Amino acid sequence: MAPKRWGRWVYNCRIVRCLAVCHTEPVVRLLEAVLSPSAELAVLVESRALARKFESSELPVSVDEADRVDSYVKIGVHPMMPVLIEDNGRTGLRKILAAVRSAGGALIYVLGTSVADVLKAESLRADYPEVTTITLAELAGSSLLTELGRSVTRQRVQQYQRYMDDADRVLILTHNDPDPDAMASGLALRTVLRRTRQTAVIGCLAPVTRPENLRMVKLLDLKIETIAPDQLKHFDKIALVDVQPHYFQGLLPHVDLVIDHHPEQSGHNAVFQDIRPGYGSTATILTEHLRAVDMDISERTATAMLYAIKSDTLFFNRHANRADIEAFSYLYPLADASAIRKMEGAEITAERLDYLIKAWQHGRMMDHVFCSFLGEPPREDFIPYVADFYLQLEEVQWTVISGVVNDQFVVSVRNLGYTKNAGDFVRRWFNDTGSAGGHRTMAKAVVPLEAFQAKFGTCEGSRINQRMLELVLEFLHEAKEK
Ligand SMILES: [Mn+2]
Repeated sequence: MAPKRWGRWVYNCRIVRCLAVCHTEPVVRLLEAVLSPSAELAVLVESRALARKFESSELPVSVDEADRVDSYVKIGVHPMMPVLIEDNGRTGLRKILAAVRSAGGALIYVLGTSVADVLKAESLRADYPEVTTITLAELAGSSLLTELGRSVTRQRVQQYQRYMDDADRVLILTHNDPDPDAMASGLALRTVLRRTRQTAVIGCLAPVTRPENLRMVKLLDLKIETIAPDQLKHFDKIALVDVQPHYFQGLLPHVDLVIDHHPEQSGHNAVFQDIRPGYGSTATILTEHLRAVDMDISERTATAMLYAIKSDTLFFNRHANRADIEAFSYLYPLADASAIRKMEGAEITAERLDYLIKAWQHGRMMDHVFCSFLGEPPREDFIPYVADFYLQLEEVQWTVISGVVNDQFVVSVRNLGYTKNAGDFVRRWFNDTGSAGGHRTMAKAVVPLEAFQAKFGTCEGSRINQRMLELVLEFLHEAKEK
């Protein structure tokens, strides 16, 4: 199934002429369907009866002996013309190969239909090293699997579309301080549900604060409403994107749909869910949903989704899989690249530079771990920003950046991914006193300052940082001993 909008994205390839030597009708039909109109296909068959089947089509089918040089000379085979030979296991393949080669053919493909054919063709390699073998399974395999996967997704999506259809007002709820993935997934889900701003509100309990995310809101004219907990009951259906029910600690009256890529947390009773922890972004999952039900994606939504995949995977530097790359290449021609450039430019601000300098002046580096305490920054986002930044430094394999925001001790942890798990580190030390979680390469913990002091007996900045460094080194040392 070729998506219609790939038109803008088709490579400007030259039309090649190629020849197929075939023995059965389905193989001719398959090659015709696959190759035209990108390639100009001619077919050589040995049986008149087979040729007659194509009398009414425009496909040039000639009848001749496949093992004679003359047959190929007549057609004008030359070294740059691909020649595909169907191996039906009966006719003398070697003789055919020899004839094609003598006529000047050099780009020769043997198309096998069974495993036995492949083995035989492989054994030809000694005499015919220029021959490439392909099987029908290889030709059809990956697209067939993609198609099957898509129909499973289609079933799922159609089910939740029907379920959400009769609601007057839908809330698409994200985590606090929504990031690009949360907002883009909100837009995408609204498209899947065929709803507007009025009938599906994208909301959160605490609004966007990070400068680059605010810039995204402004550039794409997004409307993300801040919802008070007592408003939740006014929505007929609630869908969560990029977050799971446990995050809201019992605040939600009901959850109808969850779409997320974070590690699955059990113990909720959402009606529908699609949680895929292996995916780099929730926008990737929603790209598959949109494709499965063949929805048009507006430029604004595609731009938001593409930016979401880029930013959640740090442009494929972190936790990305094939599906993310596939979604990226699908969305790319639909999105506005210049808008994305503007959003990315918003990362560096003067106030962030202040905290980078502060982190460097007060930080400690030991055993490839950079550890710094930022004091009391005005917003939480300075902490992960500094953590991401210093991971770029040569020598640095882990960053552990902490600070105090609204009487909460907040720590962001990053690593390069090939040592121990960052999520395990924060859970190891902070699960008992606050919230702690994350992936292998990035994690976060938030602990009431009092609880932190009670547990670690310290409150002064340089002592806090010293303590954090001890905790991470102890953790990494444990890992080595195992
Ligand atoms: Mn995400």
